[in-house]
Amino acid sequence: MSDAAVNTKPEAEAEQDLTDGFHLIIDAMKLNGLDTIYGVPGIPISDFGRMAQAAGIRVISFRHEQNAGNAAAIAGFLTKRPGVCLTVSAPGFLNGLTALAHATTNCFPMILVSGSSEREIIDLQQGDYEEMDQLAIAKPFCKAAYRILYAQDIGIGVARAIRAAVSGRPGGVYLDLPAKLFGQVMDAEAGRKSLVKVIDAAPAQIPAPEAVKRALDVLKGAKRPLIVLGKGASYAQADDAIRAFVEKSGAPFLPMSMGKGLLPDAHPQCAGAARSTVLKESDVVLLIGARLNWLLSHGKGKAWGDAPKKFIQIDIEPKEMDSNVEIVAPIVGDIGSCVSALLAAMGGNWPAAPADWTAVVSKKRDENVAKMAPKLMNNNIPMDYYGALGVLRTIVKERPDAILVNEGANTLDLARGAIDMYQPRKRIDVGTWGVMGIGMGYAIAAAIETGKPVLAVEGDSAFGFSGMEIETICRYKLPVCIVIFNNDGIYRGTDVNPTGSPDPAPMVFVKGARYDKMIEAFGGVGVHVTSPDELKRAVNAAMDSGKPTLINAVIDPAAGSESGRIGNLNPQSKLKKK
Ligand code: ADP
Ligand code: TZD
Ligand code: MG
Repeated sequence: MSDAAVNTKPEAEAEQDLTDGFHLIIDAMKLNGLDTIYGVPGIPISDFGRMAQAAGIRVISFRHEQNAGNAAAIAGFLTKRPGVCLTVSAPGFLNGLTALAHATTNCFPMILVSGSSEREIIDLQQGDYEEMDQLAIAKPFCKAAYRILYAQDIGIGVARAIRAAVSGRPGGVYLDLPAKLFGQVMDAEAGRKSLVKVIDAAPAQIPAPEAVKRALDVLKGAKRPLIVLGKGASYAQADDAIRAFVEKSGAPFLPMSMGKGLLPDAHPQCAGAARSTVLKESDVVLLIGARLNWLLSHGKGKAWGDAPKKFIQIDIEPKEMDSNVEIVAPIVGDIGSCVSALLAAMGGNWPAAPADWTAVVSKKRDENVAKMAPKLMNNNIPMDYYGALGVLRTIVKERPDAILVNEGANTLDLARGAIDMYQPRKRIDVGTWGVMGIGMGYAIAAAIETGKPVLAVEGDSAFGFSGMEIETICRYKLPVCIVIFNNDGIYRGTDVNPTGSPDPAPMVFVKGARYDKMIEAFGGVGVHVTSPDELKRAVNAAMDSGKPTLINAVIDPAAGSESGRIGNLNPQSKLKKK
């Protein structure tokens, strides 16, 4: 602009310092410590992404929104701050929606921020570019959904989104930002004043003293107590209190998949390897941040045996109580406060857990561990799951601060059992839905949020759902080592099409596929391995180098079983097979 042009402006306007929607959203995020965005750019959010990066926000640009959304979801789990996913309108938004629903289902705080069209066009259905009534569509999939129409509301809108995501039971929040909002201009000082720094976003929720006493009375009366540690306990970051409580109680504990490592799996009280015994035979079960959903057989039926059982449950969500079976001692509050209150009320002379019970559990555990040990040491070629997992088990033991991402069916279920975890929040996996596709999004966010090396153990099918993000991993030079358990298919690679047509069976993939070649296209390291020994060398080299690496580990196509450990959930035809 020439001096002359400036000089012709009215004095007041020339001096007015202005801001706009772009800057206010960025400032609101930074003010609240939201320092990373996972997303895919395009109309109307391309410039927003550029400006966010220029303003010091870390912007991780993905190849598909679902993976960016999964990254945001797990970032929320790992940090207790909402992970932010940024998408374009309609199709981009819908691609991110699966991850938003996943975050909500798993109780992970995340905010899906999506650009959208203007209300006046959407509401008259006039056919805008990527038009969709996103706010209405998002609502059933999240805890809360908000739209911001005016620049002066950005501060409040972002604050509401943060609070909704992390307070109470955490979950997904949708934030709708119509294109015009970004360019709306307002006075900079008024803009600054409109921003809100969220104070105490997830307030402590202190349990009632009677609830604590009631629970301890039940626990004290137990002959065969069991503590179940779920991913809510991991999320709570009350690691020391949980450990102290479990140890003081002396009770066996059973970690759920993402509860592993809160106390080490090698801990003398860990009943992970005696799961069926403790479920069946316990008489009092204390759930800490674990729901009695399908993963715990709804707290009843064959898996829980015939012996009468009393359930104590700690959860921040009051409606979770009695959702499947009666909870005789509900403790509603945040896990940190609840566990600390239990510890305090236990006093100095809490009785040891009954020795006959702990002996039964230890014996069973040791037997099962001993049974598994030789399997994990086998050197078969082609490898079976155990031979490959034995190697990874040792590597994780030697590198306990690495983050393990895990998805697949057999690759998931067998790895969960075989690989011991030693630290909290180091195992992240398919979660409550058993969903495929979290792998690369989780791996990327785990590397970005923690700065630790990541080992992603992936079924070949599971990997396919997010595999294109290996380009993202290479682009951002992340220390991620992906091991693909390549058994040529879903569960097994041996199915054949019974009709004799050249179409392959629905469960199998290209035989002998070389996934390792894919990452080489992006400058990463690809390795093809067929033996446990080769696998060990390749993973160790990758973890030492920190270079993006993809290891194609050939697994016997006949080694897996239908649906891994949950084949019983498949409906069966009663008709005779023709
Ligand atoms: P898992 O799959 O490991 O069994 P779930 O996802 O079923 O675990 O259960 C997690 C539970 O933890 C949810 O019911 C959720 O409300 C609860 N939760 C999450 N964070 C907290 C917290 N900070 N305090 C109390 N409960 C929490
Ligand atoms: N689609 C989505 C989104 N989630 C799913 N869970 C499935 C489909 C169904 N499914 C499973 O439950 S496991 C699985 C699918 C497709 C893949 C299993 O094959 P894999 O693992 O290669 O990943 P294994 O080692 O061969 O069993
Ligand atoms: Mg497979």
